[in-house]
Amino acid sequence: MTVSTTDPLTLSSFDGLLDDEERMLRDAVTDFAHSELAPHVQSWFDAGTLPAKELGPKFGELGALGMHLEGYGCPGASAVSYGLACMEIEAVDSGLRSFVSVQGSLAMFAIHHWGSEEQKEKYLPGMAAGTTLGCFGLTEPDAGSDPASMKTRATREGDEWILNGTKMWITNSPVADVAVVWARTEDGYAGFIVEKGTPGFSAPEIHKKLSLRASITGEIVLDNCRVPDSQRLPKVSSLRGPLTCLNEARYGIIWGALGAARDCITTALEYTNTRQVFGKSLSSFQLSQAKLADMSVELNKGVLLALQLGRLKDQHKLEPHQVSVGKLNSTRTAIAIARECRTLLGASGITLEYSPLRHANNLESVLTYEGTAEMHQLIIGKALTGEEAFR
Ligand code: TGC
Ligand code: FAD
Repeated sequence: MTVSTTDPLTLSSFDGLLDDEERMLRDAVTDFAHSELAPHVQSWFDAGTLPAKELGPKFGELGALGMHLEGYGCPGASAVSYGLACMEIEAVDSGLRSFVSVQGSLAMFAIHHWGSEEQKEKYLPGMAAGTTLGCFGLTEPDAGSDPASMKTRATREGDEWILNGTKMWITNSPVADVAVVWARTEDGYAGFIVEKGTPGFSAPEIHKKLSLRASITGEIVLDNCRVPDSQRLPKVSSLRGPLTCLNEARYGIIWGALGAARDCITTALEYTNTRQVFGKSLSSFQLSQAKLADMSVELNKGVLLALQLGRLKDQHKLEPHQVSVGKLNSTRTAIAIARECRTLLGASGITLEYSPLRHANNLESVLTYEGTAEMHQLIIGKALTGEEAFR
């Protein structure tokens, strides 16, 4: 029997590994992505912007913000459900998954995990609803892969802290109502919730990006910015604070990047089925089929790994180095698939009309942020050998 499909995940009967609730939630996100995101993504990418303030409440209503967090207006979904949502959102565009990751896995998670009861009650319900936007400032112009070398300083003066420094490449900083900012202190590192409008805080936008164009990126400039001690996240005073948050966002990327890859393969299948070359369909040539088969095998392997990691996370057994295994695999696999799919589309593949090159360009950022591929190799290398090779 010959069966043709444009969903490469049927090769591993992936859907059969999910339960009814996971499938239902995934399908709701797919519907939302098709109706609210996909029709606009080309124009957002083309214009190099995103209507973040309008999208926030829509994502909030969907339950996508802080989806896997409990209480304070958060949906409390499973890690696998959250992963599936990331996959469907990033199948439209990595910039949109970034929006969800930064809000839920970074800014909200930081407050949820390391914040006081008062901070959680004050900020999380609005953030879950998407009416309060957050960002997460760790990276600096001279401290990306090595956040321990950050220069941003927090100096205590009575009941206040004075913040000085610059954060760079911060998703959503120009539109955020609250920024979770990490700084060095006399005793280690600390996280602060800084509200927009606080004197000494500004967040200029970074323009002319060639990647993640449907996402707003900026700096955070702290110039003698004073915040009360009640804005400090009280439960952590080491780099463990921000790095714990990164595990959450990296986990979402494991699934998300594969969503982008799946969309590329689907697009390539549809295109090669109809494109005629040398008198027959492009999909009928052995070289096309070899590419489509190899890419689909890699995608299925990646998704099965993502599911295993998700099941471990739901059992509270997922280790940070295992998150690195998934992040490294998904991002490398996805970018290779996106580039290969582009070749199958020929010249049409270089336009915005088709998704593979847009995804490939986005995946350059996804490969770099949340720990570069090299950082994840080093984290896995340390887990295997017991030897640290970062420095
Ligand atoms: P190291 O000495 O190993 O650790 C310092 C403290 O942190 C703890 N720790 C972790 N805790 C939880 N999860 C992890 N993954 C952790 N890794 C380390 C560690 O136990 C220790 O705790 P304590 O209490 O004893 O102090 O730190 P190191 O300076 O040697 O750095 C290790 C390294 C290189 C792996 C780390 O710095 C790293 O991961 N670098 C990459 C930086 C990065 O990923 N930045 C991402 C910025 S955010 C972003 O990109 C958002 S993109 C937007 C979007 O997602 O869409
Ligand atoms: P560098 O650390 O300078 O690395 C440059 C190269 O050197 C890389 O290939 C790296 O792998 C390699 N390298 C570094 N150290 C080693 C080593 N020890 N051994 C071998 N190779 C090494 N950050 C935030 O805090 N919040 C955000 O919201 C955020 N959003 C982002 C959005 C976008 C679109 C992008 C592109 C980035 C974002 N980032 C954000 C920043 C991101 O996390 C950093 O870019 C990333 O951590 C890498 O840091 P870097 O760019 O300074 O590169």
